[in-house]
Amino acid sequence: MYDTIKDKTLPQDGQLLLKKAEADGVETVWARHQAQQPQCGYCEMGASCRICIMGPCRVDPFGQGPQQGVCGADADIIVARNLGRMIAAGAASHSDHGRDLVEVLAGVADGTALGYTIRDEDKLRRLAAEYGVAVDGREALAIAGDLADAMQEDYGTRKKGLALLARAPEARRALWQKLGITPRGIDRETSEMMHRTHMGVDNDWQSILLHALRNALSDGWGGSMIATEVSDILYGTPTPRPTAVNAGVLKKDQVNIIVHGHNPVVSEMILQACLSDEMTALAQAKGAAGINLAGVCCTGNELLMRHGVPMAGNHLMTELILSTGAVDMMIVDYQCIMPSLGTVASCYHTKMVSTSDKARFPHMDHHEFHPDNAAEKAREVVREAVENYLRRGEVYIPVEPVDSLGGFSVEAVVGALGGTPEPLLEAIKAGKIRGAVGIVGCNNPKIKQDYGHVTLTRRLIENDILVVDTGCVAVANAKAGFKLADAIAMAGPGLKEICGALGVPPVLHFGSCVDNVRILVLLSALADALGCDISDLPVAGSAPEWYSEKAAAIGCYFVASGVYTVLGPMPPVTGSMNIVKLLTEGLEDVVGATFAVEPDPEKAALLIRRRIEDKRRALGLPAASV
Ligand code: SF4
Ligand code: MSK
Repeated sequence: MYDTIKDKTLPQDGQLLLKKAEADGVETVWARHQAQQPQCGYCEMGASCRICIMGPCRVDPFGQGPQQGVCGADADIIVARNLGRMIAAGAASHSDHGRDLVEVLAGVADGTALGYTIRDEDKLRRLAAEYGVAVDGREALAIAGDLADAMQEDYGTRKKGLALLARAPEARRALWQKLGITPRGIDRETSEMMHRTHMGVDNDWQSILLHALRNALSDGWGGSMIATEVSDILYGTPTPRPTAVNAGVLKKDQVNIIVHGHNPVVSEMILQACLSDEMTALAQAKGAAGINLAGVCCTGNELLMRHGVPMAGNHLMTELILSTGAVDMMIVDYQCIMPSLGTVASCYHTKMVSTSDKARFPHMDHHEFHPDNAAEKAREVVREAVENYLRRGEVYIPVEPVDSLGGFSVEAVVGALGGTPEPLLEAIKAGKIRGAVGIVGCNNPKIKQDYGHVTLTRRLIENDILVVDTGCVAVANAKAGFKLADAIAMAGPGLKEICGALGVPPVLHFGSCVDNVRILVLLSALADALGCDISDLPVAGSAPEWYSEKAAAIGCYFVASGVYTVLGPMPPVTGSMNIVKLLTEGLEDVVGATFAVEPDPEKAALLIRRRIEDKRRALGLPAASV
């Protein structure tokens, strides 16, 4: 499977630190992936079922074994149920993250979320108006309380549709209504998916999959959108700011603290504690030059977007970064945190701290953060990190950091364009920019780390396609230098001209995984300005190295919103050719977009370029043959 380290990871820091970790006897994700070979073929095809205990069952798509589970479910039903549950888990994860933020907003309003505040009052007022909350002549805290209540209703109360669906183009909303997939409540759609996929409920695979689209939409236009918007209200709407990326952001002479996970509720407080005079003085008293806070995964992206906090790496760097021996503490919240991390850390001096009541891990100390104690808890754990600096042994930081630029919210992009999306549209119409692509998602040891992201991005920008990225892709692309001022040289002539005029790189860091909704908002603005639906735009999405259930939900809400989406790894659906055909062909007639699966990023780039040129042609814009 892997012959050399270069088969496992592309970036230089990944290769050097993996070599170090292996020399130190650390078992990594790649070793465990190797040990799992061969992985279960039935599960890979989605053709196994353990929904009830008459099973577990499996069906054989090649006709050699049983064609039905004990209950009589065939391959179509089993694959659809499995996929539906995968999307439900992803939607639940993002949306529960959003709920935690709404609770902080409510706590700010009633004075119990000590240390948190409203940083973007304009956005608070705009959002409140979208929710029908009175804003005129009212204090921010009163509005915040009512907005938090209204958002809670989007989660659970019986409604016809979620409030933020109004942001989607009218044609798209009408289509969802016609298909019966308008999401009514965030928790409701997830709960209904679990119900439908219980034994003996929904046994029409198409009906299950239609509900899967509704469930995914409840994430994209509901839970994730709330997460992003409330984060902006509480911590500030991102604006472009310089930062740095890779393992080289760790500092030999400073206390290094890494935050890992997704929700900024904890990491924002850790940042405040790290910046305090009290903690800096304490670090200096212990012989360190200061405290260096850096991130991995999406909680890192959240801090990078709003404060320029550097990023030490993405998903597959989370074990490797510990092997530097330079991390005095890693503080985790939830999602994408490998349960192995505590064991890896025990090979070094690193202290591991978990913070969420819903996410505990082996070999980690648990310091539970809540909105009313977060400021105090943050000081407590940062103090421990500083104390731990004294236990540090030999340190190996083998690379220099790469400079980068982050912080492109929709507001920042429109601001850079002079307050209207019109210049971007004009550039697209003129063909200087052929189209735009959102590249999102994770790393997966089935694909050489970052190879899919970086290769696809390079091919798109050199063909005049603007790239926006989020999550782990955003880190890979920053490490590859795509967000430096001179990255413009890597772009095709038209994109080079536009980016040069605007002073932005050809790849824009749009944030964390929940921030994929910023892409939906931007696409809606472009569609509205052109008077068309999202599915008419020369745009696409891609997740070249995805692994998580959340990414499955994101892919589904992209497609259900009209965005053609190319996946790298194959989802577990090949047990049913009916479902493969629906996802890759049939959905075009249903929602105006499909999935494609192409693990080779060179070929994926061609698929995307063809799609963009087809869409240009259909809009009557100059198109090229690819
Ligand atoms: Fe088997 Fe049906 Fe139970 Fe699934 S739900 S485990 S296919 S009996
Ligand atoms: S962190 S969901 S590995 S992008 Fe959002 Fe990265 Fe994927 Fe987690």
